Amino acid sequence: MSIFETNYAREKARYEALISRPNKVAGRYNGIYDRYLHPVLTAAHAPLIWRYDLDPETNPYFMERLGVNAVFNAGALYLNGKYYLVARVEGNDRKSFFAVAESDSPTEGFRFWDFPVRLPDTEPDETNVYDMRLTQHEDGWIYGVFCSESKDTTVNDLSAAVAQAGIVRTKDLVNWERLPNLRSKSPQQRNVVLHPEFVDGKYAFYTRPQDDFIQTGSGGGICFGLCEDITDPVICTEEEVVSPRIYHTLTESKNGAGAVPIKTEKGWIHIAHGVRNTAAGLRYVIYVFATDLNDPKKLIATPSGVFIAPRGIERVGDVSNVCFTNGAVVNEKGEVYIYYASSDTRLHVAATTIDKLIDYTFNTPSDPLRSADCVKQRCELIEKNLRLLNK
Ligand code: M1P
Repeated sequence: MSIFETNYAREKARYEALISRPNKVAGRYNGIYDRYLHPVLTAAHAPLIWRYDLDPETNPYFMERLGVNAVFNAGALYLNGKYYLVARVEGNDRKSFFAVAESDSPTEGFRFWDFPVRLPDTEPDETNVYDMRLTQHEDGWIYGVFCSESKDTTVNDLSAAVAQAGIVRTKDLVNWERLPNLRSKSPQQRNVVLHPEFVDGKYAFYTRPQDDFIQTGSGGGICFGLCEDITDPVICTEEEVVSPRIYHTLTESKNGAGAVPIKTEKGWIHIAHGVRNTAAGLRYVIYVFATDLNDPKKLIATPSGVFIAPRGIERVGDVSNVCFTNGAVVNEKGEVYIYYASSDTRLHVAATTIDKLIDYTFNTPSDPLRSADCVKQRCELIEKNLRLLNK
């Protein structure tokens, strides 16, 4: 066999083994959710036809021509019995794009479609796109809201950038109609999520105003605003803070919406991310809060602390110490699958149920915000348990 044939056959076999590898529950028990052992998507899940020239004449060594660096932050959808992920795929050239991966199972077997999403190229200054949230809206469309990044030409700084919310819509995840980028009073926006229902007859967005590309500055956290016309998207109301940034909590530095909120009988459950600064750099973790069913900007439950934080190998990657989610699905059995990425490198899944998520959200005590009060809170639990054990 030629070098080409040997290498191609081996890589094809490795690829198929990876896609068909069964997954299983692993990790530390917490009763809230189960983490799965293997990531559901990685750079190695990128099809060979995306990366290699399969012509032995022009690629005799079977060399990667257009490598893929990472596959992470994915929007998620459960549709007609299938699980779809619209992942952020980052090429070796540092540019991200979107691609659909599909599986019959929520925890394994995700295979990318042949072609990435061919996003209509309507924003001439746009350099990079990432982190799509998929909203099945009651108007009948599936919307994708993502970060549209351009170079900031107003300052003399090569790395200065501007983040805005791009919007597309589709019925089949194949054909995408691009709408104008969302306009709001904030100079920058990232982590914008479209609410799945109309609110007061208008489209409703969770926003994350920020003064700067990296720093949120005066941005107070996850906000909420309404928009009259999705085809000319402007936030026409004041962006009101829903989940604030708070000193000495998970959200001290940044607070951003994550997955599209999940509707439950007790309220909208939001799986979001908070960021704090440390000597080792920014640390991103996933946390949960709930808002009122009839007034989705009204905070009604704030379970204390981290929901998912990076563990083990998850801590290490291109941007280490990051857990980030922009997609979760619920199936007809009430199972919930949360797709979370670790360290801007790979995508994992954690499984729970609607009942457990409601219990966690509404029965986990809130953060008392001071060590002394946290000790009191824990002592109350210990006293209760000792009473029960000594009965
Ligand atoms: O690198 C960590 C994350 O940084 C950004 O999130 P945020 O806007 O909250 O800082 C995003 O670029 C995200 O994609 C990335 O995972």
